[in-house]
Amino acid sequence: MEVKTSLLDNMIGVGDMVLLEPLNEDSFIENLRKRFDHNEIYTYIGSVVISMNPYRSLPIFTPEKVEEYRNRNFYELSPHIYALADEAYRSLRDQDKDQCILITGESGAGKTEASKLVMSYVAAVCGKGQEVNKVKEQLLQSNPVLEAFGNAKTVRNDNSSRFGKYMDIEFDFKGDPLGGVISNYLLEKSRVCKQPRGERNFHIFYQLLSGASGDTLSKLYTQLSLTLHLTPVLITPNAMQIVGFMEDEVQSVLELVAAVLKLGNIEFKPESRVNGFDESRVKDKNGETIAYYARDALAKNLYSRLFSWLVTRINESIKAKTRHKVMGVLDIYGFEIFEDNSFEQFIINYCNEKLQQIFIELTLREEQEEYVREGIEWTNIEYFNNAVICDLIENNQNGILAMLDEECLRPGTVTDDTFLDKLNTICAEHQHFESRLSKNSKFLTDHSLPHSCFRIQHYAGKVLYRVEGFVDKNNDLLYRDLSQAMYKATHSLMRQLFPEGNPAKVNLKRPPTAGFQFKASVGGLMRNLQTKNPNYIRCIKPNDKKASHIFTDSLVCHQVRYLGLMENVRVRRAGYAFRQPYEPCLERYKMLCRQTWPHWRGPARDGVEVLLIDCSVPAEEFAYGRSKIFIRNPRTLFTLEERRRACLQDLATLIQKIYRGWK
Ligand code: AD9
Ligand code: MG
Repeated sequence: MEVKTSLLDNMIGVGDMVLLEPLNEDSFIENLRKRFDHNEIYTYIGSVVISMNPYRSLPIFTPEKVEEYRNRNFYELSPHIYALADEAYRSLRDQDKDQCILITGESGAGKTEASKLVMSYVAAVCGKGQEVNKVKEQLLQSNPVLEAFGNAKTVRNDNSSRFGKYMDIEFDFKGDPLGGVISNYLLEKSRVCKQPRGERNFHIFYQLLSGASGDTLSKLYTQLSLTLHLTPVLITPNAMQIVGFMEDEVQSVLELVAAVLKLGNIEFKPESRVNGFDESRVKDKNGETIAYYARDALAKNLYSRLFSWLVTRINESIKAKTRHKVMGVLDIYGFEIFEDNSFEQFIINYCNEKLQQIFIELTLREEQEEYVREGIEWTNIEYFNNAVICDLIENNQNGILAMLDEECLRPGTVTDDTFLDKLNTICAEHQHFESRLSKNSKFLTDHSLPHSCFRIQHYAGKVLYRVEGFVDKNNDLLYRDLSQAMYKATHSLMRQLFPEGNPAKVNLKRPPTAGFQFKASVGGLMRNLQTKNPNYIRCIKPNDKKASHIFTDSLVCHQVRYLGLMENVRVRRAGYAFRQPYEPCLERYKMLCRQTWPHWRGPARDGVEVLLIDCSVPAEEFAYGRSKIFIRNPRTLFTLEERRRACLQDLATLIQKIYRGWK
């Protein structure tokens, strides 16, 4: 049988966890390990792809591989991310279904790499031609541009995404790409001013410094009006130009990056006093602190506004005028637990919590509901539903974000501690919330917790958050005189980034808080994803050392647990691995049976029944739903596929013979 045996090969483990015997956590991990050791980094759970980060380049992403997977059915070849990309693309092109590719996993698990592999696969298999190729190149080059400005080295990942990204690739009715639209989610801008130990600032700062000439460097530190001479080391400007930035725009952007750098080097001296007023050089310790605070707020604001402007500008360049179908690719920052977790981790983990929820909702619940809908017997599988944690964070009345907003908007003295007090009184009885209590509350949960902290039991683990900075980061306010000063700049891009600095447009309305905006945009994203056909890639990190060839059981096991992968397999196995509406099923396989070929007169369901009996498929292998046939084991499907291929081969030979006979 031509169907690749790797799905069942004992040496390298099974390619689909649905086929695993016996099924338990140990065998699951063992299977992943066996495959990992044989460079098989992909494994299926039905149509879900598990991807292990190999931490080295494998020769499995070549143009030949693309050809191999092109137009083939999911189960025909050994598991690969290309198979998922192909399935999604064909479903979009041939069945007119909007798709989304949901890539999840913790920091460093390989999400961003996976998203690029999907994009490059789709670019390789869709149409060609000058215009189309230009669009493809622009879409692909938007990646290095955004990575340069939005990624940084962290302890978890040398190229860690510090923003969430969702990209709709837009196609015409033929399946050729027309353009794309990118949405970005809250950049971790605090990194501009402060990086945890062992971490770095955003890549672009280093690119700028290593790409700029020595002469430029010295100027950079001495004057703000910079002229940058860029050497070829700096690849970002090239990518920017391909995406569609004008040369002067590239220059402007880099000048602002340099301005942020420069801001970081401004120091304030305590002795200066001009006309009795504190100026930029301030008088006392107290004023000094405020000056540094203002400086940092400005640097962070400038950088994050520049980043958002970049996204808007890229969209202007790549967005299509019309579109027929879209494929959305979601690549967000992965779940993270650091030694010190602040507002940023809280936001990042909330986002991951929401994605986990959509996974649960769509795969596990959908699966069960489909059985009910189709009238097929179903034994319920228990799984952990993280909806309670999402609610703890986002509930409009007493969710953590709502309480933070309430504190931020309350008149009077508001501090991080008053916020924590509030949390304590309201959340203390929540099973996923722990805090050590402050003086007046009657709740005492965990004495081991440090002061000024709360802990959330996330789906992926417990995270201790320090409240310091929550109020400030959520407020995200910039002193008006700073915006006004920026607006007065001669630098036109700078002016553009601070429209509220225009004295003619004094807007007294308070801008929405960072948490509020994030919640709204994540909510919008979730609604958007639910309208599309989802495809899942679950990324797993094999070790904590960013090293190849090391597979740490305990670490993998932890991820398998919280990703809910065991439940995922159980749901798939308790049920049927494959299902298809009767009509297309009959259409595809009718040639295998004399009674159904070439035409079946009667209901498609009956035709499928006749066909399966004729093909001697054992009765326990399938079930008849209201509109679909359910096949228990993928092996049954392989057999049918194989027979079909043999049949087509015979037919082709026959046609050739007849043709020759005519000649
Ligand atoms: V984070 O949440 O943005 O911090 P990601 O995106 O999950 O994280 P990323 O894709 O950046 O992780 O992968 C981390 C590193 O692992 C990459 O920089 C590569 O060095 C390595 N990696 C990941 N996937 C592959 C792969 N398919 N082949 C080779 C890989 N190396
Ligand atoms: Mg990433």
